[in-house]
Amino acid sequence: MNTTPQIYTTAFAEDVLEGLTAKKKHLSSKYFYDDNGSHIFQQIMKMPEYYPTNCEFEILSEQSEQILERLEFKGKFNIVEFGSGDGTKTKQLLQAFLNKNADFTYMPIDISEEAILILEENILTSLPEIKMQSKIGDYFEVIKDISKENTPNLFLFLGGNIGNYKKEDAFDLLQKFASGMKKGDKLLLGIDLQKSPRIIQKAYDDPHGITKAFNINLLHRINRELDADIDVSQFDFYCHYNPENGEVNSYLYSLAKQRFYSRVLNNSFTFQKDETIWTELSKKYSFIEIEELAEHLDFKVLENFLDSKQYFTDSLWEK
Ligand code: AVI
Repeated sequence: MNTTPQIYTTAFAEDVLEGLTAKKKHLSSKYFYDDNGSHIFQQIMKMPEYYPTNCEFEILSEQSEQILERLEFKGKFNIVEFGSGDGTKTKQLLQAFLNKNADFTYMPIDISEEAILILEENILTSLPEIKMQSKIGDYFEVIKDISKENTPNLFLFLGGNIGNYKKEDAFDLLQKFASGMKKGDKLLLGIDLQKSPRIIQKAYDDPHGITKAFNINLLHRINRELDADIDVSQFDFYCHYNPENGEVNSYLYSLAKQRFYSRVLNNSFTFQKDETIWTELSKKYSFIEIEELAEHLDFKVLENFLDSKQYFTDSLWEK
């Protein structure tokens, strides 16, 4: 028996080993977004069933002026964004703020230099007059620096990404954001709301199979990056919305009793027929839960900016 401790070089390798040897198997949805996964996510956002993107686009296209007024910033301020994606939605807000001659500097933060370069190209092509200071690095390191300045800040965390965090993780993440905020700073948080269970179920269990491909891509990623031999045709996708707690939980499950081997992990993994791998939480919030979360974090909810169907909110909080 080889007793030499294995040192896996990536967090992905470590997390896959931990997740697939756990009693209840799990993989984190944060690993969905390799190049292929990011491309599939773009397709998800274009599906008519996946309403959050259009709802938030509508809010930012139509209500950014009201958002600006509600900030009540006098003079210069910064707009600090976490996880901007390609900036399509944020551009609506930035454009409206520029139209109103607001004096701000846009500071998107991303760990990936490539993501920042794509974003800069996208933003600067449409809004050449914008003051933009991109920050490449860890969110919390960057926030620490920003919080040392006296300029007021509007933090953006859009897209409903908070829904992908478990309750305690969402709390921890927002607390870290809060630790970099001064009194009077604002946070605009995109949150998907509880609504008809059928509408939510269809957005995730889509008839085109795109969300299935998004999940199955995780198995392709394991094959590619961890030199594994998973027969991906022997897995299917299942998701379920529970209207009692607002949670969509997503799973891959094995269609047969099977085993695969990863050379990088030097490990075999066995699956019973119908055994599940939990892959994602997409939590939908009620207004009461939003109020409670803000209150626990010592924020005040200034206003919920809603789309016309009232499916999604960009919730404006003050520190
Ligand atoms: C990125 N995030 C907010 C998406 C969501 O709605 O939870 C990811 C997603 N998963 C399946 N469809 C979209």
